[in-house]
Amino acid sequence: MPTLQIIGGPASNFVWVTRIVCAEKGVAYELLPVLPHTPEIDAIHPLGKIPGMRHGAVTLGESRAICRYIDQVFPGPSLVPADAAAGALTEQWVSIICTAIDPIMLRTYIAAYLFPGTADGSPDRARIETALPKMASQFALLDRALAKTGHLVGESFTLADTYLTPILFYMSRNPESSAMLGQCAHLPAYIDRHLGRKSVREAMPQVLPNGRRL
Ligand SMILES: N[C@@H](CCC(=O)N[C@@H](CS)C(=O)NCC(=O)O)C(=O)O
Repeated sequence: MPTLQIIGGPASNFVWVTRIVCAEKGVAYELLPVLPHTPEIDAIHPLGKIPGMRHGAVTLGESRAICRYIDQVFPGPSLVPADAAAGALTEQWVSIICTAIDPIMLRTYIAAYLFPGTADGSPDRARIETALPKMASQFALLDRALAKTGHLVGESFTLADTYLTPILFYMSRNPESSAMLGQCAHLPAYIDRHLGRKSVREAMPQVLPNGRRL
């Protein structure tokens, strides 16, 4: 079988997701740490975003598509439960995380620190203030969702937790978001437990998306 390549810099939460899936399934891969909108990724992802994937003649963009491919092609435990309801609930949370949580917590709040676009390079306070109330309600809904079992779906680590954990890693490192997390009943323990998981820890970024060391 050809070597699987995951294409994208390790600071990307979506690249991190695909690497967790590989580790959970025991799939060896090569990481090509490229930035978005570079020739290597433009050749694969229709929008030039990371991650991309190459496996022999197969190329793909979009983390969810890549995770599905890896899950189907390689043996090893799946992070999407086989049970119809639990599998669909996992997809529900993946979708909510990608379409609602990530755009506020990372693309708005964290980006306002890392890529502020301000004249002096200081954090963009207006964007941060816009995000804060939305983050507060998102943290509350996540805290409720995992209160019962410590997972988003059922009793075990699924693709939903795989998508959420990298976002919470970044949330635990910034002032307003870590203060909000500290007020949640269940999220702090959830973060500690999942960041300690081998598959998650091994792919943890050492450098921020703007190139600064963590
Ligand atoms: N829906 C995509 C999102 C990928 C994404 O937004 N990646 C970011 C890095 S974390 C990126 O490439 N950003 C560049 C851009 O949006 O132009 C996925 O799940 O893979």
